[in-house]
Amino acid sequence: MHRLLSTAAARLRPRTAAQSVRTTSVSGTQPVRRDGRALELARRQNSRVAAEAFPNGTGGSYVEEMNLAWLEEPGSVHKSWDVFFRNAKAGAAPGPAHQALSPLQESLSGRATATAPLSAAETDLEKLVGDHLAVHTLIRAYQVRGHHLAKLDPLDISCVDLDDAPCSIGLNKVGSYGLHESDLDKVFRLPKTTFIGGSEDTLTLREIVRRLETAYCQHIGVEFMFINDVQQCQWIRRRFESPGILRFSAEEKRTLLTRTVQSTRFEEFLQRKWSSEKRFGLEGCESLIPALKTVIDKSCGSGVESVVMGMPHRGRLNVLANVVHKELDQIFCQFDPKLEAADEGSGDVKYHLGMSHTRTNRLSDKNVTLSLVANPSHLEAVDPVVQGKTKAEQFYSGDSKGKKVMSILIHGDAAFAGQGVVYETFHLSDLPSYTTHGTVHVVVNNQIGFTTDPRMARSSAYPTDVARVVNAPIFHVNADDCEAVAYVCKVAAEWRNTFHKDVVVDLVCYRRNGHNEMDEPMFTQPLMYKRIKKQEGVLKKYAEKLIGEGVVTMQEYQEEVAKYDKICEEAYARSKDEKILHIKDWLDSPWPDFFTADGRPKTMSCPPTGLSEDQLGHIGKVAASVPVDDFTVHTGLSRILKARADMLRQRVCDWALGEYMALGSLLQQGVHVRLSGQDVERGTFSHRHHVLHDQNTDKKTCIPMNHISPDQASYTVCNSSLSEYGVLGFELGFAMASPNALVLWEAQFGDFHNTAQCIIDQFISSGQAKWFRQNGIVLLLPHGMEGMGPEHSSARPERFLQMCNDDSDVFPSVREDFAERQLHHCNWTVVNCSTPANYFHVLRRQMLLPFRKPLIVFTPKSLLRHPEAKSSLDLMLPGTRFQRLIPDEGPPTARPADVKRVIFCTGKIYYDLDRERQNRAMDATVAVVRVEQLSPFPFDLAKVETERYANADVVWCQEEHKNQGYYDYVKPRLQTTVGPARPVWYAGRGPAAAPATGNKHTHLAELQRLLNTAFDLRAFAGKDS
Ligand SMILES: Cc1ncc(C[n+]2csc(CCOP(=O)(O)OP(=O)(O)O)c2C)c(N)n1
Ligand SMILES: [Mg+2]
Repeated sequence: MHRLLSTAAARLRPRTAAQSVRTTSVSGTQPVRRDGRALELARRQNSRVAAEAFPNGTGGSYVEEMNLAWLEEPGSVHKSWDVFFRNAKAGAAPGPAHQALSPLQESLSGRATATAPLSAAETDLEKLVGDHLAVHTLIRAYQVRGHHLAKLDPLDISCVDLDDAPCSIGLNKVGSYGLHESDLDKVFRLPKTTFIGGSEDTLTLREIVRRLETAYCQHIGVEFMFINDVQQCQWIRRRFESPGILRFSAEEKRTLLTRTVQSTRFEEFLQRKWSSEKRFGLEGCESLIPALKTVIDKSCGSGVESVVMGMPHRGRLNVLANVVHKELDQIFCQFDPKLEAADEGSGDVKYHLGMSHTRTNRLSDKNVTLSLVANPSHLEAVDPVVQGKTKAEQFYSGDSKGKKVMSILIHGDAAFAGQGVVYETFHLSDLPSYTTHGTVHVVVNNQIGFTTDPRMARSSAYPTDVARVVNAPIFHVNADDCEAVAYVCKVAAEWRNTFHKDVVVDLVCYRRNGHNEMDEPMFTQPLMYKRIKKQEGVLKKYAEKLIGEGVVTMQEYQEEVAKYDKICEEAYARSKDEKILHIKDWLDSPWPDFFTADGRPKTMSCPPTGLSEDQLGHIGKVAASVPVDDFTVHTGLSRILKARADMLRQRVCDWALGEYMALGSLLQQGVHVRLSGQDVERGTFSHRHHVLHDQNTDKKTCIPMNHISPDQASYTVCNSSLSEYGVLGFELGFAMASPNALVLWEAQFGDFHNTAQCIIDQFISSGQAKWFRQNGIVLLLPHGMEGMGPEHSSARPERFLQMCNDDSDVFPSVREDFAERQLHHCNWTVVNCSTPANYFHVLRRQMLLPFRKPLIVFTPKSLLRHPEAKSSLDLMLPGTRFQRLIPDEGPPTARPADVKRVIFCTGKIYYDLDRERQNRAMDATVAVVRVEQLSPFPFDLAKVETERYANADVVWCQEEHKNQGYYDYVKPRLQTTVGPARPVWYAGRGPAAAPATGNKHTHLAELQRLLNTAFDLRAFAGKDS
């Protein structure tokens, strides 16, 4: 044993540099006796220790040897090691395990008693161990905190608020680790957790510090030591610590220079031509363009064929021009105020538009499609949309590992730290049905958000700290160092394409102008901007460097600049010939073949949505079965499946079965269906059960919907994270990628959709008008006043209806294909179906229409099990279709002239009205008409009903409060339908601040009151409507 220890001691004893030169090859490779079995045992016994940071950071091999010795003979190692290993074996984490011995313990330990003083050799050994531990701790300190000292800020005014984190690294700080200046020239063996040695495994302390400073404290600051995976940490250490990593070939340097020329001169050109136009220029972060191009080049080299990007305003035009390669004249004509818009829709400002372009990547010589997703001003809202689109592209191209399609997200520093959707999006990054297998995030960290300093904008040191939650490495880099930027971008792309996990590049830069080109930044950041005024541009600095190195001549550089300027001038001249602006030239997701060449629907009619009895029966059978062998379902579920089979025998279906038949039949027709949202697999109300769980085997599941027919499209049903903003954005992006998929997002209760309001307002309701791209996403929003309190009652129909663009005051001209034309002109469809059959039809219609519009469905809760709310299969057979309005089919139709009141309503209240009418025996005097499609409003059908009951009062009845629900939307449209002479009355709850009472008794009393009004034929006598 002592032989083993002394071998270790010999290997670790500090030598002078001279000795080192003489003996490196011998002592550096001296074999240490390793008993494989004992080592394995030690590893197993101390597996926690082996995986923990303390030994990793302090010389794993040395610790192993100590451990071996200790296992053989605990008394053979120093007491401090004895304590450490005993603590570790007892389960302590390395920190606590490594207790310093108190002088008292020391004196009590066997080897330090007065009767047995330490020998000189033992003291030597102790110092030796201590010094190595100190060096290893120092190395680890650089790895953990080197970025604190890195020179990240081009302005040198300190970008990071690290006041709370004093940093003891640097040559003059070795004392903090118990080392002395005299140790600086001693040679130390390097632990396996560093690569600073390159091919050497020993270095002097001075050289160790120098190399660590080079790796961690120059223009790159690497934050990665929080990553749990040791291999990943090693991967990063190798890439940043290995000597000479920042060497670039002359060719690479010239490419970098060219890209910096393009980036810089583009902004300068815009500034010259349109000095008073807002463009949110990139000045101060010109290296964003070479950065993105490096990520794309490197990724294409690894097999990526499509890159989906999302970014805010800053530098967007530059990215469009120089990364996505949008024709420059198309960009320039966006600045011309005289050009008229050619397409339908209101359009958007130039720095929000999207674009998709396929080109040959110069490095890989393969085609790559680059798309920049259109986005609203709402910062970061596009993040989940980009991820959803990326996921869809991966799905359609069978790219299950993300090797062909990837996403890049660009962020501003203030928005990245401030917007919660960033966090929500990060949390989708590793979920099976939402992962895009790694995103490269690039932060344009100009150290300001509009007029606000980072000190006031976030509580974390860096704007990127949010990425730590998913163990994403963060590469901070001084954006004025082109080569450092290119290097971290290369590593970021390599990381993404190796581990398929997120990674962040933090471009620490500055903003040369105000927030936009019109703003005066000196009002609020005078000192920063005095400094910025003195700051030389990155292009000039890099050109001078390369000229100094002899990589380019001054003349070559000037020619490069002149060449790009000429390209801009020529494009500018061409842009003057443009007479008209086409938004459709700015599509981020082209849908080839879905429309005619000029972007119109190929037809204006919709095929019938009914199905044959056989088809309904077959899908129903699947819905009622467990289509795999050897699978045990819960007995309660067996009952549900049996009930489905019973319904089929009776030729009826409930809500869940109607949904099954709609989705199943679309799958049979080759339409991919994706249903996502919180707990959608079972269904919040335990009615759906699209995923069956074996009761005996963990994770054994079955999705019967994928067993309908062998050539069907695949069905994805996925419980999402507890997010609305992030997940709805994701599904919207998924739906954007292709018109041939039915993408449904279900809110747990409709009430919760408002945390995703930005996606609804900025994308779903207005997306087509702004960016031309249609979208067929379906929102399922459980809604209904059922005494469940203010937050489980209302999906806020009033808000969706308020955003509908059909004109309340104009009765439309009704001609052929009216229903489809009306749908085509609207911004979205809003329905509240009262029967499973109608729900079935509206879902099928959504995919059979020759165009795509978002569909908002207020879905029921109690109706899911209501005995009356079942549909006969007859209503789903060929020839049947979605009923926009369901007329009263009972006694009123026989003698319409006798009808005193026609009540228009929607959704669940129909069943309350029907019951009340029966109770009051008013079947012949009151007609109840259901408006199933609220928007676009079925003017034509409503007119038929109001004319049929010409002697009746026209009443709108709803269970929601008067200032909520449908009333404000429906009333003017009904009024337009009946004309000014005939009043439209209201029966419903009064106005209220909260959507529903929390008191069950009050709820029922309110319901009865509104029913009383609805059936009191004198209720409106003598009143003004
Ligand atoms: C959600 C949202 N809130 C507020 C704004 C208004 N706004 C526009 S730019 C900006 C500052 C953004 O700062 P940063 O993210 O650092 O980007 P930078 O402009 O510095 O590139 C703000 C607050 C917005 N566009 N979106
Ligand atoms: Mg900023």
